[in-house]
Amino acid sequence: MITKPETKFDLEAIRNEFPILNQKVNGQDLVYFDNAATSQKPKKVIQAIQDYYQNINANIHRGVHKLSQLATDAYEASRKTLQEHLNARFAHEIIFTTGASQGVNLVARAWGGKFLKSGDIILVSGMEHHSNIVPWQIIAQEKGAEVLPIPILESGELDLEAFHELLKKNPVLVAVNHVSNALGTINPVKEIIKLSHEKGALVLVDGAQSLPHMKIDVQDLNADFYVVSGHKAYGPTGSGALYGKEDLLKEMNPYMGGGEMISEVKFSGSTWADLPHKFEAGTPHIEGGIVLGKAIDWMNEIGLEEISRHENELLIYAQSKLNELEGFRPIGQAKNKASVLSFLMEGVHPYDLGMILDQLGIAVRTGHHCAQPVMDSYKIPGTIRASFAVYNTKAEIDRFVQGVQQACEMLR
Ligand code: 7TS
Repeated sequence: MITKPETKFDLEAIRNEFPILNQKVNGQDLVYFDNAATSQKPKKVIQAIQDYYQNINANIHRGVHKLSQLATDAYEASRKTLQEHLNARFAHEIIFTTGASQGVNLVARAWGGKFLKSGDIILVSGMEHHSNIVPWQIIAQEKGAEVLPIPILESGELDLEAFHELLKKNPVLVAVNHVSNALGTINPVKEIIKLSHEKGALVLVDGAQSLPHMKIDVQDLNADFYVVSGHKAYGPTGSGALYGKEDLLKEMNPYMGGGEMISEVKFSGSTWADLPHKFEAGTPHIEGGIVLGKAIDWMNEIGLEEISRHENELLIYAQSKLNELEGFRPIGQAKNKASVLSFLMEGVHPYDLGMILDQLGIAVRTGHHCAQPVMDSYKIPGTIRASFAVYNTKAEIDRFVQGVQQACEMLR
């Protein structure tokens, strides 16, 4: 019998892949806990960016020359990597984007622009990043459609009873994140999709925060659209992808006009290229697209189960340590959570705490995290957010908790 070789989770080896972590910030060893904003990049990714510009840089899909072919092959190979990683049926269901924001805007404009009608209802979860709210508001305003929020509970979970009620209004589309950037909640998207489909609504899932933390299977979820961001998953900034079901993408309008997205251009009227090119006008972020595939390979070499097991350990450890501090108030305590820890310390402004942590070399984010409706639900202006990645350690959490305590003593 052939058994799969045991891969050992080697945290030290993983950390060694991230040169940026070996630096001092304000005279202290850097602790980087702002991974939900963007993750750091492993050497494999940094090297792949250099390799691209050093060896194969050329424009894609147009040149007959060798470099153009090499660049095109690498770009298309990365699309295939994304297809396999997300388990899409076809590679042409993967559209390269600049990130999650562009993915949502593309669907809002190209699907909504064609199909939304006056009076239509779009349901948007109350824990969305602004990127999955505002594009819907813009297109809804244009079309006379309405955007309604799905409320959230004090626990930081979606109010599924309220969702059932809202579904009775027969929405045409439901927009929900897989993982909340502000609360860390992992939403039951498979169930949400099933219920929405029963009512005839399409579902767009924002996977900006899920790609780095969990295995995603768009066919199993039966998502109609799924957007991801490369830079939160160890890839380059300005890289990302939209998955869409073939039949939906085929019937949508183009998003941007320009080179590469056409079949034929005449002043009497132009026709569009086949998928995926219909949605990829102009010279794309070639290196970003190629290297996003390398980042995914890198995650898969470690294994997403191992990544999420380690991050979950960090989350539980951090929570229990912070719990020992006076005045600690966690924001968002869903049963199913990814490695995002949002909290407040009584009597201390999040911004002041963030500034002091920075002086101690510890990077966190403070504020509303581009999720103002979440903050409104809790009637707070913002939180302190520590978000963990695969390279973070319990020793870093100890320093962080000590820093929070020190800062509170100074500020109270
Ligand atoms: N959706 C979610 C859930 C996000 O967390 C973010 C970015 C986006 C969409 C937008 O992604 P982009 O790649 O287009 O920028 N979130 C954050 C954050 O939490 N802190 O900084 C950016």
